[in-house]
Amino acid sequence: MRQWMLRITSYADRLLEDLDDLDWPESIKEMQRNWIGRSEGAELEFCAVDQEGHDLGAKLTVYTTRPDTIFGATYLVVAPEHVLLPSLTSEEQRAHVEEYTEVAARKSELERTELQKEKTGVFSGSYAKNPATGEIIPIWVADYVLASYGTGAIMAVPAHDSRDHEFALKYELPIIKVVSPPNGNCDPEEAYADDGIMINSSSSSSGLNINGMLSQDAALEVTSWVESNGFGKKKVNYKLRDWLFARQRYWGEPFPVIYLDDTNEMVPLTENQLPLTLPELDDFTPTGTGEPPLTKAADWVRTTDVLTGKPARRETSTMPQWAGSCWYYLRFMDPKNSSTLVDKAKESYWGPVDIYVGGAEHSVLHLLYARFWHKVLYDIGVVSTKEPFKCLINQGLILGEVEYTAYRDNEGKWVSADSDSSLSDCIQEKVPADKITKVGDNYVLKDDPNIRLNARAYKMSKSRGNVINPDDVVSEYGADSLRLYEMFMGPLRDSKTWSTGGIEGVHRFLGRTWRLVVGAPLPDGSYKDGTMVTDVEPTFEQLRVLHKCMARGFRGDSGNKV
Ligand code: ANZ
Repeated sequence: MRQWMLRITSYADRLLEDLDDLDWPESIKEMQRNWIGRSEGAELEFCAVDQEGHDLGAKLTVYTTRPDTIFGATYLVVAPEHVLLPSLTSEEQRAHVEEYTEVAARKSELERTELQKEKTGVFSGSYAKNPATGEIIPIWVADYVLASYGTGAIMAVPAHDSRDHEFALKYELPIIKVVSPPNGNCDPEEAYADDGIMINSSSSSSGLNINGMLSQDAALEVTSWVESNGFGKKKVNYKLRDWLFARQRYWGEPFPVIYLDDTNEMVPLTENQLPLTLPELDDFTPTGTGEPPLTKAADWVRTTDVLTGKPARRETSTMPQWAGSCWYYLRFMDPKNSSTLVDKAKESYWGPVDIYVGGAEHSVLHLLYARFWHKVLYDIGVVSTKEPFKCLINQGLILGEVEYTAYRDNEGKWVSADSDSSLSDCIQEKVPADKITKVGDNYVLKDDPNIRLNARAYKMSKSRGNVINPDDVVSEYGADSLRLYEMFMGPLRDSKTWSTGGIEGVHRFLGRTWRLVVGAPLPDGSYKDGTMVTDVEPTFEQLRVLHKCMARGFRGDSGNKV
């Protein structure tokens, strides 16, 4: 299937570097760093040879973050999907290898890595020459090496990598220590994965000697040695993958491109043909053929290229839901503009978003995708800032009303929550708040202050039945009471418990403020001085007063435009 990919990997370094200047929670920045997963290392070439060391003409390139450990590389491993595997497989081993790769193909990446209890693999029947030692080492296939990362092949250093260590023990492959811990202590049963001082790392056949060097210096030394000998180079890898950006469903922005019938050439729509909107469809269920539902809109799909008049067809995949969330904030700055994405002057006045409030569930996808689009828009001159969201705040969770639990023994007598007897044998009973009073830090029964209760607020959920619907609150107390109560609840980032009692207090406070400023209503419902409550648009003068009041409220703040 032809798919659209967005090349977010080209922005990996900038997405990483620019995190430093953002006023975002450190935990979210760290999640983005891990997601991007920059790793610095080297690609090294190993020549495939037969058992006697005769060159087979094939070169296997591995990716390693530890070129310093090259003298400890006692075997190579390729991923089951590696393109060279069939040609590296010997006739004796072919049946084994094919059976193994078939089983591996049915496993997910997670099953092959995190979930897999025991490493498995099969010898390919071929060997490679370790360029540093000149030794002939076997090439294995194992599914703990992923085809999608690095080069899909590794040099295994069992003394210093725990995965390789486990594998080497299982299949009795040699383990050679080449890094000695700086303090000399290490667990002989485990791989020593940290840096240290190089040992067992010299060879007269290759002329390389890194003994006594610190790991990091040795890594540089080995990298420049392979570079100058033409069998390797420095390499940066990322965990981040390019972004699969097409969906085979109806709801989504259509791609503004067409394909010419005669050459299949893809042509973007001209700007005056934008925006391209979805055709009306009565039936947007899947086609059953794997083709997107938009193929059903035959009249929409058939089109002509306006520049050449040639017959053409539209793209029928649509964009994923992330597309819109990558730039909607720009439209808030200029929502009625029908000629450009956002007016430059408005964007440079309002942008970037001063405070973005959202949950931590958006830490990597939305917040990384939107940063990526923003950088692309910055590069083509649409926006004036490198980053879309200056400050990010993860709001605290609003928990349900506190619930009070009391305990009874099997005779029905109350048991205090701090009693020595085991509460797990007791029957729990939810007690309404009006039957409870607070003594010191504890909640007790009004009728029997010796009986303590447990008080706890739970996350709102349908199953617990403690969800507060803001619409109900607004219809009972009014939107002003709800808003003001939320403002009084406490710091934005903290978790807080909902209390309907609290909103009643705020409601009374607002009523009192109204009576103080406007006065109580007269018997006919009107107010003295001709004050009237009406539901009409404010006048310009009234808006001025309102905005001055708000500006006063924010002055002395951090200068954020809210
Ligand atoms: C030799 C070595 C010696 C390694 C040592 C580690 C420790 P990150 O940091 O995640 O980039 N590796 C490379 N490609 C792989 C693949 N496709 N599937 C599974 N593992 C792969 O990790 C890079 C390290 O992970 C590489 O460095 C390689 O093992 C392994 F003491 O090479 B190393």
